[in-house]
Amino acid sequence: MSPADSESAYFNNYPPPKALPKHESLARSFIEYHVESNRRVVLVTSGGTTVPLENQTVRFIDNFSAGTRGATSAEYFLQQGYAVIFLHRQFSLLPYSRHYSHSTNCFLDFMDEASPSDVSNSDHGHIVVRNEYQDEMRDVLRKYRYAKQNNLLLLLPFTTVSEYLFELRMLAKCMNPLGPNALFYLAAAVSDFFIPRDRMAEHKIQSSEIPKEFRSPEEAVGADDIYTGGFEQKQESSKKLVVNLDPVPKFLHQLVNGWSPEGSMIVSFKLETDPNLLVYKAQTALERYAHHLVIGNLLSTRKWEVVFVTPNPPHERWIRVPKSRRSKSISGVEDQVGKAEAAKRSLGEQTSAAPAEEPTKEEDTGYIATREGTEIESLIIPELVKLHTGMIEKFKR
Ligand code: 9Z3
Repeated sequence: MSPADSESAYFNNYPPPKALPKHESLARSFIEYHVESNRRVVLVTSGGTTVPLENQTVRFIDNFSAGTRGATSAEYFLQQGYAVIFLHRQFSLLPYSRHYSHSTNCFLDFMDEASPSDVSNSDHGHIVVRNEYQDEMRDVLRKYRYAKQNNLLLLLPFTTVSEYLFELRMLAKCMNPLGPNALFYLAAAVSDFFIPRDRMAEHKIQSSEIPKEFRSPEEAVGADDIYTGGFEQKQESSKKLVVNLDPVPKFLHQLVNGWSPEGSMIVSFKLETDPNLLVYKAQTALERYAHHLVIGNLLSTRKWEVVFVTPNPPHERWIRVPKSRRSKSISGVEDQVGKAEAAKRSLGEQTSAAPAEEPTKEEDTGYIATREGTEIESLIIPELVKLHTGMIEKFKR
């Protein structure tokens, strides 16, 4: 099947998300506004995607991504003067509010009751931000309000992998008037596998046998057959569920050759867990999808190091947070830092990239320090903006 055929096969076979027309009209006016002022606009995708097991979804497959990379990057893009379309998994982290949300940074821990000036009215005292967080919260609040008041941030949610694909295609097409001022930053962790519509159960999958007379007429096939006939009879009352997933069609090529504006820059992320595979897989993705930059990261070290893989020299470039500035991470494994680069070198391949050196003096680097350490996105985004500027200049020539 040609890429165009597989595109129409997919998009004609699935219902578009209900919110798509509304998102499209919001996106069009947002983009028009920024085209007029010749501002650069980045589409940041963020968070995981769900893969429903039932049409009326009770159960779904999900992945680990909380959307930290996307939400953090969006803030640094705004800092660099970009307007941001933030296409995110619903309820994942959002730019600015991420500092005070979810269980690790519960907003209530930042608050206190002011000491009452009027003791007789102590039940109606003010709620205040605790002293130690005043400066940081003021800074975050100002940036957030600035982005909102200047129409610089458009938040668009999705949930399933299918919704994500519809939204991505719609937004890429809407971004056409931006030309080279458009940047795509695909950080969402998109599922590689899904259940096609014709094999999806309409109703909640039953764990025990349902007599025929109670089965819904909407089920074209008997509930037993839905997943490859993979319900193995175990006992009278319970069954094993075998889920048979198909690969999600890869539209990353169409993004370059079809949907996105001419001259725009496309950056995608590649996630691996095996250090031996990371650079190889990032290079393969770069060639396969003809993106301008693939940023490789390992699950265990993603907050401290990434690799820029580009079609032009230096082809492979590591960006690392200096040791003394690394944030603590429960899931991260610090002694894995450098492993993927070392694995690549031990293959004896030619690489023009010099071994990444750690800057020692923080004042030389311009790193942004937060309560939790330096965020690697504060190093990624300025480097990316330089590459985007280079592309824009080249396009104009
Ligand atoms: C990434 O690699 C992101 O950096 C993370 C961020 C998902 C690791 P967190 O949300 O994690 O900050 O915790 N995103 C892209 C992953 C992905 O699915 N890439 C596709 C692939 O690897 C290509 S588009 O095949």
